[in-house]
Amino acid sequence: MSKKRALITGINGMDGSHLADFLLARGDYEVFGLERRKATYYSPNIAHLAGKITLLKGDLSDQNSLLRAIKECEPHEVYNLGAQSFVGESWSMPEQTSDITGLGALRVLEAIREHGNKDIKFYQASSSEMLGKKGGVANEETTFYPCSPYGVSKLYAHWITKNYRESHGMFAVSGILFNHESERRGHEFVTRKISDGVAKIHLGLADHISLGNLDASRDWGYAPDYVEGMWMMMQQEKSDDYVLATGETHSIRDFLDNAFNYVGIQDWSKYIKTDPKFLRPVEVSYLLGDASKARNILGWKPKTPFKDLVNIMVKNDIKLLSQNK
Ligand code: NAP
Ligand code: F7E
Repeated sequence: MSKKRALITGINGMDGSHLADFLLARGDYEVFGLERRKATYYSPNIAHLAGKITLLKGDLSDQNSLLRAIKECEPHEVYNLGAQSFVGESWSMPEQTSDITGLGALRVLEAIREHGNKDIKFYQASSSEMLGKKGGVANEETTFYPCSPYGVSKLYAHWITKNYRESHGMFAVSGILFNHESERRGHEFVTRKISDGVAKIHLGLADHISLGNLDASRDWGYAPDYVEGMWMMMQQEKSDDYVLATGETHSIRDFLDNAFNYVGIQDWSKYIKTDPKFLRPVEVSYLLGDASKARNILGWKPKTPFKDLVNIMVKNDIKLLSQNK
């Protein structure tokens, strides 16, 4: 039987690499990844996939490069995971964030439409940051209130995805994913900053971690569980919107407790410095998701508890740093 072809934008990001692993492990997919040009050749998250996936050059700001990638790959499924995904940076680069994170989704949709194959399925990586200030438990029906240029850009991408579903009859899914992390997380995000910092303190390579607001709470899951949910959304008869979340929320302090406890430190206060440069102009203080729809329709549920997620990340950073020491 011939394999399905999946095209993933953001292949060398955290989710892109986990999704590629997941699809290849299934055995019935050929995986293509869209990668933009960069000065350094090495992409650590996909180094283990060399020879197993096909990389195509393209940029979410360049319409023709996306059309060429679609033509070359002739995909059955397109996962648009590429974005300027760091909320903090979106205030210093609001225009670039809107262009890549917002209009990038439109360009991928347009490339699919222009190519003319109506059977191509599209996944948009939407975000709980679209909910922003709402507070409380949120599901697919909750009113959006984004409060960063990133959140506003994601909301545009979410609505244009729904609009292409309704105006052009495209199979276009929007996965509203709450925070998910892994050992491949970028180092500027708070969870990786903490796991890396705790590993350094444990190995005697650092004496503190500088952070911003320790009181914010997030619904944190494990990225490999979430990429399975993305795939499940794409296997449905009809495209729709789905929330993926654990249904638990934890503060940055809880994350610190668990991470330091892993290396045997109970009182971590002397290792944390707060630095105003990590505070945001507007903070999303609390996020908690209700993934009942995904559980009931897709049969999806998260498999990795919060404590295991923290331990996986700290353990991995201790291993990485010990190798490089
Ligand atoms: P990530 O690790 O930051 O990956 C983002 C990817 O986008 C990278 O591969 C990056 O490539 C690529 N990219 C950036 N600008 C591009 C451009 N102009 N053209 C082509 N590719 C570009 O993000 P992630 O955590 O895996 O998240 C995946 C997606 O889900 C993102 O859209 C994110 O906004 C969204 N999301 C994430 C979460 C979460 O908690 N992780 C939750 C909800 C939604 P470079 O390596 O070249 O920069
Ligand atoms: O911040 C606080 C910060 O940058 C989490 C992205 O994947 O998830 C992610 O966005 C919280 C915030 O992730 C530091 O103020 C404190 O309250 O790890 P983060 P995020 O902003 O939640 C959503 C769902 C996405 O869609 C995004 O793409 O942690 N915080 N001190 C800090 N955050 C950072 N980065 N650095 C600090 O020093």
